[in-house]
Amino acid sequence: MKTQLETIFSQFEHNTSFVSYKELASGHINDTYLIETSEKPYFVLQRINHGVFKDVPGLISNKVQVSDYMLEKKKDQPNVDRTVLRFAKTKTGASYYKGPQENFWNMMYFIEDSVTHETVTDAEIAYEGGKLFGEFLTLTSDFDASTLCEVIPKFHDMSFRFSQFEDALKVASQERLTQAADLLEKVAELKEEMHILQRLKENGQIPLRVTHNDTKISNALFDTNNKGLCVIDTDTVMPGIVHYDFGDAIRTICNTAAEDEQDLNKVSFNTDYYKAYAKGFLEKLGGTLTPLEIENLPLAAKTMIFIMALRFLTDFLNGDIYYKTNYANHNIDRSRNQFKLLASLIAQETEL
Ligand code: GN1
Ligand code: MG
Repeated sequence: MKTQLETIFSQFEHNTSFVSYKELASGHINDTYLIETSEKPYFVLQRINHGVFKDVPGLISNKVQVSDYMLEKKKDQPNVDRTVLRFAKTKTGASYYKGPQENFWNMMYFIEDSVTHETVTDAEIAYEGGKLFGEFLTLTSDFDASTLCEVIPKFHDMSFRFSQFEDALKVASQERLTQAADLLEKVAELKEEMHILQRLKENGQIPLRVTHNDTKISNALFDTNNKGLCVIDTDTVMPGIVHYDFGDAIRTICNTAAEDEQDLNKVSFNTDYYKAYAKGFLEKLGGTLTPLEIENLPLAAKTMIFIMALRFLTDFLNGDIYYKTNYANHNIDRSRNQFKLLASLIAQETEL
């Protein structure tokens, strides 16, 4: 791996040399490496999964455009290099390098002295996360979305996710269907309600805007004092509704355990973190949201937890072909975890 990464690193423009690498393994789709160099800055080199993302040049163009747009808006602020992702160019001036086996690589400047959280243990972090993702949406609110490609069409479209689920039911082994029987019942129970946001979007009652679409809390960098620093992993930036970003962040911030924790006694929904996140988010964005958008934020939390539960379950039924897994039941464990989180939310729904 070292020589391969070294060769790819040498395709990009930089004034330093490769010393060593570390895999950053928290994502479920791409392969990501920290490149340690003889002279700083360090870099983050990433192979984009072209099985999942059908138009990788389009994806890279999206994220570079959005970063450039935010850099321009924040150019007079101190620290701008630490608060917006910056992409390196190849020696031929491109934003990605296409290596052997159709592999696409892109590279970012590493942001020093930053931390990420897989789970949140403090309302202050939830609040900071809310401000950070809220600010991201404010900065991109006047970006011309027609220049963005839809990296994964219908990414958060509930009907599309249901049709994938129904296809998976047809090909699943009897063993996996039996294992998942209790979850299949839960899917059926929630089906109606889980389409409400989509209908509001389709009727034009909720406006489209540029959204991040993968706002799990591990996609937020914090400084060493846990102040929000920078939104990362902008692979799925494309038009969406505010509820996608609010709900997916809540899904991970309010879970008292990691999304794949197997001990479900540890999984519950923390309403204090919900309130702290919503406060930060609305401080940055509140003035621009319609009453209908605000009214539906609690439903966004439910819907995004559900859609992830459904997608993990679908991948389990398909025999684990989409998400990276570390062991045989990883996907169904993730799905059970999300259903437990959803049940805990529902039990406290009036609090939200
Ligand atoms: C995937 O690879 P990663 O961690 O950035 C997935 C998200 C899910 C997430 C669940 C392109 O994101 O939609 O919310 O796993 N990304 C894609 O942890 O499917
Ligand atoms: Mg992602």
